[in-house]
Amino acid sequence: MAIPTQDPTQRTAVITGASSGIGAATARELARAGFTVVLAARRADRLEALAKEVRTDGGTARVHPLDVTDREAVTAFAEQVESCDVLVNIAGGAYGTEEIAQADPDDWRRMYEVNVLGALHVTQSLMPQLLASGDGTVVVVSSTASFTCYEGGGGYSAAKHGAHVVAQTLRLEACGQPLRVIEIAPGMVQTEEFSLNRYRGNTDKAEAVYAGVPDPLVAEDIADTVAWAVTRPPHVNIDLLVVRPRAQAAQHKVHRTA
Ligand code: 8X3
Repeated sequence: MAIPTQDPTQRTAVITGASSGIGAATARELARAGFTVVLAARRADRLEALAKEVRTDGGTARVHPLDVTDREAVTAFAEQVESCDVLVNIAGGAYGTEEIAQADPDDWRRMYEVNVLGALHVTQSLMPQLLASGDGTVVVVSSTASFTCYEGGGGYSAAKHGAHVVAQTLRLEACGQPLRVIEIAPGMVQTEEFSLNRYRGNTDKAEAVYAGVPDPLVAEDIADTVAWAVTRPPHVNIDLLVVRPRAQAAQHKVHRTA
């Protein structure tokens, strides 16, 4: 029996958080797979540079500067997106490493806003296009912090637990509709900004996270995983993938050579 597949060259993927790291890598990878990519993030200059790169490689990219925490802006954005077959919710981040006793509630609020409500706003707003696709796919890029807790990571872990709940609940609610819901949960990924944001711009502390770790994951590893998951035949839903570097057996179990 022939397995039905959708031709990526006629499909559109919206990627949030596309200005750097996993988002930018995923946009490149999906463009390479033939998707028209819609790049959404706050920093227009970075999106324009990425779109130019995609077009130079023969791909099709459109740029939409967007703050996913701004509901009105997301609604206006969705009105401009004619079709959406794949939505990849990547916009997110960690802010601060203070323990519960000292944590700033504003950091927690900000993390909840971008990691949870951001995904909610964009997913809700693009739902008509995703369902009209006949084979819509929502990807939530959560984290291994969605399933565990660690000292100083309370706010981030709480927010990523929330992102996990968005994905898992949506899959239940979408059952019977032409919509797949995929969660990708990365562990230690070395990107230009993730740790730097978490440590409020302190480069030494940000780099120390990866010190001596042989081959932490890079953004392209997660992009590759996303591209694989969304290009399975439409009847195959990859519910959840936890992706870590070999050197990280568990959140606290990290092999370091120095
Ligand atoms: C990032 C993974 O280990 O910093 O989402 O919580 S970790």
